[in-house]
Amino acid sequence: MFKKILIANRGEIAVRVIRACHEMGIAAVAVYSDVDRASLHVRKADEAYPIGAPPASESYLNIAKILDVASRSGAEAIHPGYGFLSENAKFARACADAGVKFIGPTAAAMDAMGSKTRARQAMERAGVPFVPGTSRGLESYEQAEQVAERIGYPIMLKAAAGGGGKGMRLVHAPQELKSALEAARSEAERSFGDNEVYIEKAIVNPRHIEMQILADEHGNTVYLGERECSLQRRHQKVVEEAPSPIVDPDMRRRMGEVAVRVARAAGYTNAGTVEFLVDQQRIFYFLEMNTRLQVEHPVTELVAGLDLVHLQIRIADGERLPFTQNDVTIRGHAIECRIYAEDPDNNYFPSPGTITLLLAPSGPGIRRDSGMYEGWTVPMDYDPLLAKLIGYGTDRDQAISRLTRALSEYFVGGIKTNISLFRRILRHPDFRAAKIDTGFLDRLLSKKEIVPGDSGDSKAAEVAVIAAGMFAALGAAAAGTGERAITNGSVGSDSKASSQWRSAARREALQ
Ligand code: MV4
Repeated sequence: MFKKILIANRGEIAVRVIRACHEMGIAAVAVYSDVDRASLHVRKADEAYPIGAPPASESYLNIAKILDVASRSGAEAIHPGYGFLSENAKFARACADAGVKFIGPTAAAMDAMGSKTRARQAMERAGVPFVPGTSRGLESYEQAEQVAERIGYPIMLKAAAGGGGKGMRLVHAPQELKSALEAARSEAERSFGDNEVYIEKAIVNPRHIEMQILADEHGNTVYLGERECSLQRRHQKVVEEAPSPIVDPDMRRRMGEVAVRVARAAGYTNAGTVEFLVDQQRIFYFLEMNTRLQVEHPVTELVAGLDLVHLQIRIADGERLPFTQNDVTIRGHAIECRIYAEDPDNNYFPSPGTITLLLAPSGPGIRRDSGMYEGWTVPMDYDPLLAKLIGYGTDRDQAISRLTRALSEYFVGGIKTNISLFRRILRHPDFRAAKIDTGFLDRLLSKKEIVPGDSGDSKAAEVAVIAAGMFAALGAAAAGTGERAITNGSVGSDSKASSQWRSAARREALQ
């Protein structure tokens, strides 16, 4: 087994991988940019090396610098986490050339999935159901017109090099096609340096469901069940759960077998995710394959009872999968909330700053994967994901009630977070009834929810003042100056301060 692994990432995922290393008796090497010197992953690693300026291109995306640290530290393998270099075939190839094991699929498997048209051709050959459309780039407007006419509107134009919604255009009618095609092409060129665009039939109000797979380097491939990821905003997932409330054992088996076929067709090894769109008749279509460990992997770990990072490392070390498909069982229900440093009052804009007080939940059925600590300053240079809070229970209702309880315990002071959004989602009748599709969040956020009786009534204000007192005492206790805070307490005596608390609490209640 490897003795030392370099983690080419930061934040909660770097911490997650470091933990797995330590559980396996492996030393963990961190890398950090100038703004991440005091980050949690640096503190938890056994060794840490600076790799440059904050812009990712000069640090976390810099292949030469990361390979240099691998060589200097004597790391035998690199775990890329998600984002950054995780799906970069050039990096996987550079690791192989440097004699360092890349913990993930081969560069060839990444290449096979990197172009969506190439992936569609491979899936066509493998007999995998995918969304009707073209498997090659469009050559002319006239061709686009004919294909769209044949498959029927609405259609979707997509960038072959795309992903995450970039270079994508929904077209409802023939008269919109020409300008949409031009827009999709120029966005694809700008974003990916590749203007190849193809057509898919548009699935209306789809669900986004993905299947986790694992493949060892000896030809064994298994599926570990699905994740429901339909709660998204601007192609950013917000809440994920496993299992999907609309997938029954028969559908899970059919989807899982297709996912395994996709992985085999790509010569895939290590952990991967096959994404599907599911229409209102519960027909599923292959969308794309993510060739990395995903942010939302913990929900699968909880319901499958497996540690995906341990398994990734063992597979990369050449071990065989220690179980077969028949051994995989899905038990219970898990839901994940992505906690971001975002301002709910400013359209969920990133909101970096210093964390002055942190009260973190735990307790039965709660898992928290976090990259923050009290006193840490969230830098503005990277994705503002702070932590993931995951609730687990015997069934969906128990997972929801545990998560709701944990969210009410969570307090992050000094910065804005999206925690209040999850309270709104989890109590929504449609979410409770599992009536979720990819439009749910936009519908929820387009209206300001009014909580009956809360607007300006004196009871809410009174509660806010009591809460203010508690926060003042807790903050002071954390700073070791409890007595001064109490005698100094502005509560009751300073009407301006209490009215600030009132309005803050009211704002929170209205979110
Ligand atoms: C689609 C679609 C409907 N029909 N493709 C968005 C991100 C990218 N990975 C694929 N996406 C979509 N592709 C066809 N043929 C609708 C979406 C889509 C979506 C998909 C999953 C989750 C949220 C979404 C939000 C808007 C659009």
